[in-house]
Amino acid sequence: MPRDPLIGLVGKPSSGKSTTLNRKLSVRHLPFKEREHVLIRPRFTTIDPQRAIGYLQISCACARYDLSDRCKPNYGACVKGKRSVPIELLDVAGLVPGAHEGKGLGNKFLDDLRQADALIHVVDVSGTTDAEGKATRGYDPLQDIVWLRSEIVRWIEGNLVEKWGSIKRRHVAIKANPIETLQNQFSGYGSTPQTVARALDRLKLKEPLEHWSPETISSVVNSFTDEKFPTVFALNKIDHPDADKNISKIAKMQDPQSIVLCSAISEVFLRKLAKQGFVRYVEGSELVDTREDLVEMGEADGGGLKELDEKLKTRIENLKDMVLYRFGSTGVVQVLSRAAELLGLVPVFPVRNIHGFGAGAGSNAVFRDCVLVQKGTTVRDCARKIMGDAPLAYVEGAGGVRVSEDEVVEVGKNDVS
Ligand SMILES: Nc1nc2c(ncn2[C@@H]2O[C@H](COP(=O)(O)OP(=O)(O)OP(=O)(O)O)[C@@H](O)[C@H]2O)c(=O)[nH]1
Ligand SMILES: [Mg+2]
Repeated sequence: MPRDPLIGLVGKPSSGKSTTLNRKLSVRHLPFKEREHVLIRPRFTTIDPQRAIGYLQISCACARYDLSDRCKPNYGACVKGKRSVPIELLDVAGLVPGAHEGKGLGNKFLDDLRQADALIHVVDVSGTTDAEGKATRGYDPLQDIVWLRSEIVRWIEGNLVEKWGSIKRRHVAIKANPIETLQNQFSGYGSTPQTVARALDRLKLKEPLEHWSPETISSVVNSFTDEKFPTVFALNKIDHPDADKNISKIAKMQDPQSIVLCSAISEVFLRKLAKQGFVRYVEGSELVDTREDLVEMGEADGGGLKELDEKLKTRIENLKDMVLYRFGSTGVVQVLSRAAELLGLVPVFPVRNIHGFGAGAGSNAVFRDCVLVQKGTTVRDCARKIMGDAPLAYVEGAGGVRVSEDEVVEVGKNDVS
């Protein structure tokens, strides 16, 4: 049965992982209804303080059927067809250079890592913290991108090379294929035979495994790391004046698709102000309105917002200038969307009744549930995930058409059933 996707946040100390996660969203702080959602699933035997729920913004199926006013998600929210779907995040703390040799919380970090399907590397792009997270000025954050990746590669490569002699002998003796042999070694990192197959496909190796050189082994490990840990770089602290030059440097070295600029602290600040009734803020956007703004726009009561003092006013103005107007948003919502894109997550909408999309039992609400599955998941696997071991008679998609269980789910094709 497919597991729920899990995204790990990695990065050196003080890069802003916890701020990005907005720790207030950890299980302990969730409203009771949501807490239950997390806790009833059996693998949560204890509450893990490192786990948090993030909300992924997607286009909801309700928009396609013009049913937005009746869309009532059980979890998350849906505003005019824009839906926030809960997704699990893992705060992987304690990574420092040398972790693969057990420095810092090395082994603990690496153990956490295996559970993740994709990584968000939170980089302090202001250069005001060194490789260990201590305060400094002018540190080059490109170094963090390089060493963090190298820690992961060296950890996996070290474990493999140590046993290579006996791995090779067994491989030859039982006439195994390379996928089987490597999967045996990589299953501990949460790998599947498909992950290994994709990693090998990319390399198009000609020599049999028993003749691989150390360089070949190294490229296999690198390719495997790319497949197992697709990574988004969240270049954080863009509100800091030193960030600009570092951003351009990193942008030249990395695939632009893998980079998102963000200011986690600005997002936390805006959400707090919105909650306290000082501003109206649309998460993930550049739209922040104060009482004054709304009065100006013709809302006589200023949207019921509170008055701001001069200090808060100045802070909001600065934030708009330094972050929102320059970069279009705080970037935090986009970080998660990009990670979901990398993973190819497909939102699936299970409904009781395919003709009205309802939940059954006299309810008027539609599309109450939405689950995120990884690309390549079949209709059968989806059904198992949603219904457990309950016998499956058949699956119907939109329009009441029967859907083959072997079909792979895709957005807009068979994602409502
Ligand atoms: N200027 C600025 N500071 C930030 C931003 N995000 C986080 N910080 C600050 O950076 C410091 C570290 O942030 P944390 O979120 O605790 O960092 P962390 O990565 O969780 O650190 P560890 O838990 O030690 O690994 C705090 O003082 C934050 O206020 C940001 O976007 N801009
Ligand atoms: Mg932290």
